[in-house]
Amino acid sequence: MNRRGFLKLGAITGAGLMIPRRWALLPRARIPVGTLDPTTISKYAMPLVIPPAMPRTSGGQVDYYEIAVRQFTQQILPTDMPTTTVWSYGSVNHPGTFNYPAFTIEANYHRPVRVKWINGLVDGGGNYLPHLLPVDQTLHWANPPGGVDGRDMRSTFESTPGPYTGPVPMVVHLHGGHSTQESDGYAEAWYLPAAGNIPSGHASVGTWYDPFKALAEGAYGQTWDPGTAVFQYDNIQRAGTFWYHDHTLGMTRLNVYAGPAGFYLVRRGPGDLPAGPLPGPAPSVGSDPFGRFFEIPIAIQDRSFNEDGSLFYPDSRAFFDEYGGPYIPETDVSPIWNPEFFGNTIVVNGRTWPSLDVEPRRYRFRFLNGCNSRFLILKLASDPLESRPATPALPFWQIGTEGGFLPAPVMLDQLLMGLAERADVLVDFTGLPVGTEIYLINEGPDEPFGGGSPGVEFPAADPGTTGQVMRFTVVPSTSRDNSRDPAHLTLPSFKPIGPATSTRAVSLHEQASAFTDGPAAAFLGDGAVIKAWDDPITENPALDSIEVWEITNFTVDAHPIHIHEVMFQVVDRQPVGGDSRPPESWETGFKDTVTAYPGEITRVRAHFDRPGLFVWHCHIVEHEDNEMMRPYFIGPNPPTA
Ligand SMILES: [Cu+2]
Repeated sequence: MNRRGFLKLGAITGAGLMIPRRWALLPRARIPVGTLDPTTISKYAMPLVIPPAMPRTSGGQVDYYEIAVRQFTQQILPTDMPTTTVWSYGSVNHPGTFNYPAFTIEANYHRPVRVKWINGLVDGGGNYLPHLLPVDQTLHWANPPGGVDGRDMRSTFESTPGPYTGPVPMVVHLHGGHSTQESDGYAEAWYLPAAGNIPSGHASVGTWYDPFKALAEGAYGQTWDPGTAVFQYDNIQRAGTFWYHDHTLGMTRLNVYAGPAGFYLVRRGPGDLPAGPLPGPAPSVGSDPFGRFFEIPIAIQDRSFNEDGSLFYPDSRAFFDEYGGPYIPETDVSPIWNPEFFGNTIVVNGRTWPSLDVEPRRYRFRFLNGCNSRFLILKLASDPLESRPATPALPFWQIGTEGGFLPAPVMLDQLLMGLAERADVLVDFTGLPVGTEIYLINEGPDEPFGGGSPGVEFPAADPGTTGQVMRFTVVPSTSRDNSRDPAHLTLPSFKPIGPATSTRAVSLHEQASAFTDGPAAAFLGDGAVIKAWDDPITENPALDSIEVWEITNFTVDAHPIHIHEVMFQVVDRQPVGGDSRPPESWETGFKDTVTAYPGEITRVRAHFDRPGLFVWHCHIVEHEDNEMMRPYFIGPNPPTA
């Protein structure tokens, strides 16, 4: 089971990209599975769902939304298979808008968006709904049953506890948002639903909910009712591709896997292009989810299912290391948490292996890697089962990353996407005969990624399942393509971040279990010193400072590191003891998530221009949930623990 060689804490591989990793020499790992065999799922049986824009509740000075997360069923598998119970967001004023993934929030530069985020995880009688997935209570997590004194803390157990089945804490983070602290969805600012049966003694909100509620109510004059938070996004940032999802302490992997996530697009302003040069239109409010659009957001996620259609997620650590327990008090590992999760099925915009009819013209796709742990290497191929690495059938023209447009388009044979990264790309189907089928395939590994190439440093994902993503079928044109050839496309002017005033050394670590051959937890560090979530703040940039963060990766895996609040530029990467190399050609714009390779120092430069309490973390959400996240504070007087 998903066994991999694991180097003990503190061992530096010094590897760089090209040295095979130990697990690459081992027999192919088996992915933890649900009871539904992914090879029995018909591929390309359903059209791609193109999420419409989220309807506003009202306009005025700000774009105002009231958005709840709710539980419902959706046809994710083909129609000859059962539906799946999921969670996702929708506008409470528009009942047809609840969908996984959520509808897209369309925002405009310098026009605020205000959202009343409602935790609607209650049943018809107003009682709370338990989690769909097994919650490990032994992590450092939100911990509502700990009460006000024990919330956001690690509990002590005398014996191995079962999963937590109480009311579910949630808090929304706008990933890529240049937000004020009270609106950033801090991991300890969660809140339970306003259910009628919250057990007495449970904390109903996280440690930071009330302080941020006071700040936000003072700033915007709108009350935070129980079970809600009102966040405002100023959109004082370049046009770009952002997304919103849950960020609750120690539960993000499960809350996001259950479904709630959606795109948030900022348009207009000096960082955008006027309509015309790029393919469009994009979906709008009320648009047909199967309509003909030429700008399409595409969220790629891996999932596993059971035969009854339910989502599968491991309910025991044994899926990872085959240790049968008991875990507490005998061992130093949590009984349910798995160090990584790899699904055996690919879901795109909420459907398994969908198909999209495309005209022989240019399209703009905004890709999101929304998986939990899986790095993707996307390629366009003529035959989905072609031996890997496949010959590219068409190139991608990447025009943007997380923080908006690149300085210039880059032609690529493949897209390497770490967790939470976005790739804004043009694909040109011009000239392809009607009936041509082009497949989006995945050549990333079915295991943790450490850099390198498929077939050399790691086996590519199973071509029969996770090695396929979606299909494009060329159909007759209905319209004229007036978009610009990407080879001659000029993107908006790009102003780099200025020189840094200081350098900060941080680090990535895994802690080996003394009892199993896998990790017990993953950590961030100040310099090379390991720090836990509840250690005092060490990353404290001065307000308006420009810092270079040197991220040294002491583990054997690549980690996608996300710094909230800022958009950074990648400076370079340097193997420990080796020569530095510049960012990849597609990393020359603004980013909020960067892949830090094992044995290397990854440098990023950021301008810390809004004060407050934020987080930085690994976006392998299993790592994030078990200590690989730290608070950081911009400006004077950081809070003390
Ligand atoms: Cu990580």
